[in-house]
Amino acid sequence: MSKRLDPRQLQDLQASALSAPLVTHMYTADPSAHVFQGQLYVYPSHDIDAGVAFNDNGDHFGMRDYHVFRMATPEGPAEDCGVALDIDDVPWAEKQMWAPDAAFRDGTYYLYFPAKAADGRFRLGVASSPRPEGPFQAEATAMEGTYSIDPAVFADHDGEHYLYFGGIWGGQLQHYRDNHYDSAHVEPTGAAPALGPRVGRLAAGMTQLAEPTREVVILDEAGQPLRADDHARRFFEGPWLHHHQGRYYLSWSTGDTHLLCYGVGDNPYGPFRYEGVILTPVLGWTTHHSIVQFEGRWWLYYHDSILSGGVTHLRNMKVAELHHEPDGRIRTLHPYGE
Ligand code: FUB
Repeated sequence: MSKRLDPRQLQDLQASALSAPLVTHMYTADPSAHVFQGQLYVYPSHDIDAGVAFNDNGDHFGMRDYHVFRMATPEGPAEDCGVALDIDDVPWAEKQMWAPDAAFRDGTYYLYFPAKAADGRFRLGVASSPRPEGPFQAEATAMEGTYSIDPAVFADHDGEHYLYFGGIWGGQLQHYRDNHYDSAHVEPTGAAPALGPRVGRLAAGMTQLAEPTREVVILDEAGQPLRADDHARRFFEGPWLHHHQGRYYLSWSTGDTHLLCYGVGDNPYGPFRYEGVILTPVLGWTTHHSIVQFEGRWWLYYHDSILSGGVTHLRNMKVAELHHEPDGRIRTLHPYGE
């Protein structure tokens, strides 16, 4: 949806909203939150109006740089630390700097990001900095063995880091099977298993994969892979991993049904068994999140399009407290009340 809401509708939504935009001086989306140096750092997309018409490929998401935000407490205020990486400083990237993530290892901070290369295909890049807010220095080439969008890095307790990524439709994951591209491949349909995100362990240097990525399988309650036609649950984009009380939680966006869902597994590779909905639909077509623990409480960083009155590619990041029930299930949040 690209049409603005009328002022009355907007006012009603604002009045019932779970939270207010974290930042209002620019458009931000896809917030990946981490605790570094005892503070919260958020790595969002920087939405702009690139003047490209809306289409199903998401070409209207024409972002060109990243800003990093720092917060002493989860609900802000959020300090804009300035431009952390510009597309002109990434030799291989041509356009569309979509949802990023960040990680820390051995004194260095890493920014992971997708962008389209000159051949029109998304790849993932990595850039590094001695500071969490950057500026980041990009590697000269995209990460070998990566493709599609929405990188998310999970740091496991044993010091290993895992890179998750993937998104269908405009995110191009449907054109890959077993890490090989063929434009003839499309999203599976009907009872066929849905496509899952990809995961691969990162090498110690954090700029390359230590292994070829494998598909993450998401199972239904009967232990069968989610079906491709199960659009209310199947993976679409925006994978995120967190660990809570001995269980690994994979969460993701269902895309055209506009939900954030999650499943639970016993290791970073999965499989993950579907468990429920984290967030019901927000204003705007996309929904994308991260989950982080800060001083013993859990937080969901997400976005909607309320700041632009509903324009899908002009979004604003938000945050709400997330609750794990005593049995480990996540309590569903409703962005504008039930
Ligand atoms: O921000 C561009 C794209 O929109 C992201 O990569 C997706 O996850 C969706 O939020």
